[in-house]
Amino acid sequence: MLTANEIKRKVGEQAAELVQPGMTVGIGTGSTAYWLVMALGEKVRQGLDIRCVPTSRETAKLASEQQIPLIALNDAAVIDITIDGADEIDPQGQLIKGGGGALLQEKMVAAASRQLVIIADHTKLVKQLGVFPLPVEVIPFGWKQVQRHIEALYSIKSILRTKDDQPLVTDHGHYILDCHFNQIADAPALNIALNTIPGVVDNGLFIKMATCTIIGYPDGSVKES
Ligand code: ABF
Repeated sequence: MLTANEIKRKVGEQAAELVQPGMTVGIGTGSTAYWLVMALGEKVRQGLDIRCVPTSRETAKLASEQQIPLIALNDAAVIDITIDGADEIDPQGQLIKGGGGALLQEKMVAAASRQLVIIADHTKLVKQLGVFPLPVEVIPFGWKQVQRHIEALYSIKSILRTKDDQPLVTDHGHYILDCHFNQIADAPALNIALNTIPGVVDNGLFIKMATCTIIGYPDGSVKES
């Protein structure tokens, strides 16, 4: 039986095989995408000609260490493929992402990509989104009003994400509210509704964005769909 890390490595390396010479590639954030970056680094050192758009400072640092050529999203005319992790994946391929605090860049890179490939271990598969707290990225100005608005509107708990007892600050200087919906019956509607609240920058619902998923299992099997 494979460990969780072995599963993540397997799906990261399998996804790296999708990357062709000359491609512009969006590279994700998190412990599964870590293995994608390691595999792409190996290929780059063997001569694979690609350019990558990182979805976070953390990923940019890791990719640089692997000598992977990076370009900014603004300089990428089109992104051929983005490969990224997820926190929850439902049967329709709707996602919750943002557990790593990079949902804004992840969503923008995904939106600029011809295809979004999601790599994950089987524990991310859910029947309905919502058990994983939905990250909502907000600007610091008036975040408490936004928190109260969301809690009142949906009768849920919304927790400011902290790091070392301070508000976690994202790469773009925002805060994150982790919203405990428990079950999200209409993810497309919630995605739109949250983003109309003044002060909300974006949220971790990825609707109709994933073009395929690569899911690894403890028995070593991998399911692409
Ligand atoms: C990232 O991948 C985030 O959106 C998400 O939180 C994370 C999943 O992390 P891991 O692959 O470490 O489980 O893209």
